[in-house]
Amino acid sequence: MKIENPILRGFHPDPSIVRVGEDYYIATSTFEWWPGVRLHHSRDLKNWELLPYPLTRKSQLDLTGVGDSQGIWAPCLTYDNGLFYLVYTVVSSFYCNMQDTKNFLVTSESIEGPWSEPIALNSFGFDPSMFHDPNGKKYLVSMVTDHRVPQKYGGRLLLQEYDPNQQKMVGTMVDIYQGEHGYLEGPHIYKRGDFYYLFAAEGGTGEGHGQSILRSKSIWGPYVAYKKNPILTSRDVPGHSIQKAGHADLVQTPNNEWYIVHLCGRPLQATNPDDHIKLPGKRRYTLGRETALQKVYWTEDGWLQLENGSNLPEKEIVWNGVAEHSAAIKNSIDHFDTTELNLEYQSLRKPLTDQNYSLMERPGYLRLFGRDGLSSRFNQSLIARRWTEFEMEAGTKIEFQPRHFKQMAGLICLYDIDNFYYVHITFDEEIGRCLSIMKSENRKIEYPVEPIPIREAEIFLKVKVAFEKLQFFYSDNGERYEKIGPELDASILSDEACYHGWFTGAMVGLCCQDMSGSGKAADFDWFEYQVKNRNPS
Ligand code: 6LW
Repeated sequence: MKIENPILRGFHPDPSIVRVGEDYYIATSTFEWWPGVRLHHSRDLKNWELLPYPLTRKSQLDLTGVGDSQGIWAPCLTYDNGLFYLVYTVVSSFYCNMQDTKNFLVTSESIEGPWSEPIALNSFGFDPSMFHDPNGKKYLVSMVTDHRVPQKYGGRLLLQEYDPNQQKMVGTMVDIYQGEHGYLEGPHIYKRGDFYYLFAAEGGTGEGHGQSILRSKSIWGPYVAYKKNPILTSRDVPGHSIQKAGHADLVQTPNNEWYIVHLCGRPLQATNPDDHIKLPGKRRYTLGRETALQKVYWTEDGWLQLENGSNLPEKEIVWNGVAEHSAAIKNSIDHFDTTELNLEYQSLRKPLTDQNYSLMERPGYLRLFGRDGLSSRFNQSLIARRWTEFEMEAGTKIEFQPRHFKQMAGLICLYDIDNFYYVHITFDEEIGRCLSIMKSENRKIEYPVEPIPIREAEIFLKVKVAFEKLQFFYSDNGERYEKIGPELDASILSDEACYHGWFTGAMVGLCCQDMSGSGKAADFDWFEYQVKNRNPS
């Protein structure tokens, strides 16, 4: 059976994997998107199904006000003695001098929850990982940020024991790695034979990313690095279709094979301009950072290597198991005839309440009540799902009767609150009800088309994306679609292009704003997402 990479497509970074019996689970970061932490399940490592999110209660997580690409970073999912352990960071200040990176633990007997209230662990840095030592002890390893100027350490990894009875960190904190020769992140510890192995990402999360392995006979170190590090990287082969390889986690199958899941990205040809203030000239990745799988083996001298003998990730791997079901292209049309929103959707920073939406008021429709504007970090009525391929379409049928220019509703492609394309219905004093497109590129706002008057109550909106190209369409009958506005540059919705955050990925969704405060509602009959071409890596 062949497994094509990435296995989790579109915005799914920082994967952590665990096996319980025959079942595999992966946790990935969700940043400012609500609910917190994506979980996927598989029995064959190829077909992955989205599970209910673990952080769904406001008492567990409140991201109101957090910046773009902050919020949940790098979850680590483990299992011990009948209990799932999920540790993660909630980032509330970053891209500044002093970072606030609070590490928490939630537990559950079932992967589907209910998950506990969070236990605060520490706040030294991000990327916490829980290790359950076969000797019965539990440890937390995480990286440490340093706000001092100049920094004294390029990066440290800190280890401390966790006491599950007292539900707190106990004992001495030890720097088990001091980053004089590099910066390590995303650490995990495993025990095999006489050694404790330390897994860690190096070189940052961009195209310089890589994965290192170190080992020590004591959990407290000193850890010795493998001379063939990095064991995984694409940094020397820019033409390879799987870039940014790093931030890996290890899993053993019941028949003693070993795999890693890791972060990766598929580049567009489009690059940032040379005068880009953050990453001049860098390639753009609209699909964000994704999750891939590689087969690995233990060498005779007890180190880990990719099965292909190199450190370059494979686009496709062969698994000796049987596929559970065929990997279908995940196209979907949602008629909003359920009582709860589909799991694929996420909202920004907080759960949507009945102040934001209803699936009941008009059965078969999603009613979104206009709340904050698109720049708000507080109360947006917006749901969105990930772009998973370079070639895709999304559309909706909408009814909306705005009476004021401050009332808007429509279809949005967005990276974050500063970067989006928004085709929407609004009201203009001279034209009346009309269609418009709003573009925000790093907060520079433009309207790439003159408002188009509309008469029909129901309007069909569509977006087609093909690599760098993004085109909106509209129709008044759902059959004949007309282009609206020029061909737009999809590549601005990418990690590299966005100034203030660069860890998520492009999303497409529905939203409604009413900045007059009257909560004007829009009704959406359906939302469709279609992959047009599943591009081989
Ligand atoms: C993640 C860390 C990283 O926590 O990016 O650059 C952070 N490295 O490992 C967000 O994905």
